Amino acid sequence: MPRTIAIGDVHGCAEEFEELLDALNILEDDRVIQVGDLINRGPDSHRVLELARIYQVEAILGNHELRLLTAREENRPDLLKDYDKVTVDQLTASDWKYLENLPKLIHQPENDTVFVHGGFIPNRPWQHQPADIITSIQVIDKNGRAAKRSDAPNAPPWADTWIGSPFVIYGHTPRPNILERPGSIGIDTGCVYGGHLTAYIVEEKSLIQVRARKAYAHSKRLPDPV
Ligand SMILES: [Mn+2]
Repeated sequence: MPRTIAIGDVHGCAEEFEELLDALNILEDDRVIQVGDLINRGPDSHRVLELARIYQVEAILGNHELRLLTAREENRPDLLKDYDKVTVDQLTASDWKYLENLPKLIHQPENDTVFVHGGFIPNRPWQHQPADIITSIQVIDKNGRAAKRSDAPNAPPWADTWIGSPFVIYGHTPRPNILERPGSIGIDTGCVYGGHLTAYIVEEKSLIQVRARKAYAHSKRLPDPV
């Protein structure tokens, strides 16, 4: 049976990405969906995009890709962070073309599943939530608004109050382990911070993980891995 394979945030970790793609033994009918943030922070964003093309990975828009694309389209270099500039210097015309074609989400009706980078505001229709929200939401603050975890450290993840359907597969919020809820699964296990790169096989509800070679960046929100 063909598989649907979701892959978490890669953030330029090309060696780990290639190891995971090899370990998956991808067959022609399999569908590989990366949940956004292929680029930035890690060592080789260009190689990651090249691997995505070689392995025919369908990716969706992450907040990092959205910022680079916005800065380019609106000619706003002031939007770029230092690590964005490192990435911009690496990107080829093919890389930009790949980024420009990323969808905001992927809906797979046959599995009643949606793939999105950050998540959704619960109790509202998911179909038309804006790109800047669905690529960046982490928690719901005390006023019921989408927020970053760093701005509302004690606020619950949006996934705690998302009951589905659809079932949502997302990345963006790095954690030492996946976060499973009845209506969702978060699969960003912080590879770039020295954690793991995670693949989730939808039909089997199984995981394949690759351990980071090292911590390429530091997170205040994650314990340093052993
Ligand atoms: Mn992100």
